[in-house]
Amino acid sequence: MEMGILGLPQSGKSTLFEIMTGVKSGQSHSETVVRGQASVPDERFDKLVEIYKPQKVSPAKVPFVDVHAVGEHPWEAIRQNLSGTDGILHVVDGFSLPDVSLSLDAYRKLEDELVLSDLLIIEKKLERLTKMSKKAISPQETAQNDLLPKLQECLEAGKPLRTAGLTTAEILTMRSFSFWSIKPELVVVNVAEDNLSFANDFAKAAKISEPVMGICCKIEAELSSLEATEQKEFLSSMGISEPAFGRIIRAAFSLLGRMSYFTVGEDEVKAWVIPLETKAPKAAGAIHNDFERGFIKAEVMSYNDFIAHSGVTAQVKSAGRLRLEGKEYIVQDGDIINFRFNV
Ligand SMILES: Nc1nc2c(ncn2[C@@H]2O[C@H](COP(=O)(O)OP(=O)(O)O)[C@@H](O)[C@H]2O)c(=O)[nH]1
Ligand SMILES: [Mg+2]
Repeated sequence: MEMGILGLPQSGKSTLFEIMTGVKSGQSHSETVVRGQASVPDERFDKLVEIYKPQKVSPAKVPFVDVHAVGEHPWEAIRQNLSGTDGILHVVDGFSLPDVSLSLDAYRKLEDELVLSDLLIIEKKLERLTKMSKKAISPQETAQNDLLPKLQECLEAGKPLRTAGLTTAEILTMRSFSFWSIKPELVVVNVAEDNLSFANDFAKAAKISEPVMGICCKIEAELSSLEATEQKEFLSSMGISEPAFGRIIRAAFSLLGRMSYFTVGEDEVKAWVIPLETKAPKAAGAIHNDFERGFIKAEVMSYNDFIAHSGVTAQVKSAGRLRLEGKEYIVQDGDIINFRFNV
């Protein structure tokens, strides 16, 4: 699971990447690609840490990739380094020229590259298929072949493939193509300090189905250099409850179809990252293969039940809210779990 940061040069990609991950990227231009992990802010997690005061604190993380695409062929560097990512965070410059139509042009310029790139992949494939004898075409290719014209039509209309209304099964069928415009996308508008509502104006004018969020990287870069208590003061002085970068990380996390369950104790409170709709044994496997292989039961309580019973497991249990779940249980976001296993 990885989120690629995309955007025209000088839009603020590396600045945002640094704010989210704490990994310096802007200065180290000797590296083409920089990777970093962003902690996912979660009030529930913070509350559990407050209750257990553990020695080790392990929040959920989202991996981000920043590419230094400069020089003659910036698009090539992006193509090579972001093709394997599961989602795209598209950063748009909304600060240097605060004009919605110019920002939209900048956004579309790169989106058009993605759409064109996918169109070329499809045209090549269709051409190859017409040259092949019917017998040589695999069932997988036949299934793909049936879908390609529909996708081609979508792209020719200038629309990304994620808007083509494909079913999950169809998306799976097309996975080997590594299409760009099929990846889930989050649009982040980097706004000027004195024009914070610009992202809203952008979203209204863009009329796109992708989520749009605003951030002023300049302010938040200053913010992230402060101590935690100073951060809080800084935010409340501006009447903001949470920095935008935290909301962006959370949006990226859910865009990738991920959720977390918790394991708790005095040694460690940890948020484990799993895909939505994961069954208990697979979820246990996130901790260790042995937990999955030797899965017996999952002792589960919901976060809300735990808090409603003063954060005391014994009270949850005596209220009959501590459940013993089996192999078919689908883990829910915020479950607090203790796995029983045997290997
Ligand atoms: N005024 C202003 N400048 C910014 C903002 N965000 C980034 N910059 C500046 O724009 C330049 C490009 O930023 P960078 O993050 O390296 O962009 P990248 O090329 O997309 O990675 C740097 O000089 C930043 O200091 C912002 O919100 N406001
Ligand atoms: Mg950069």
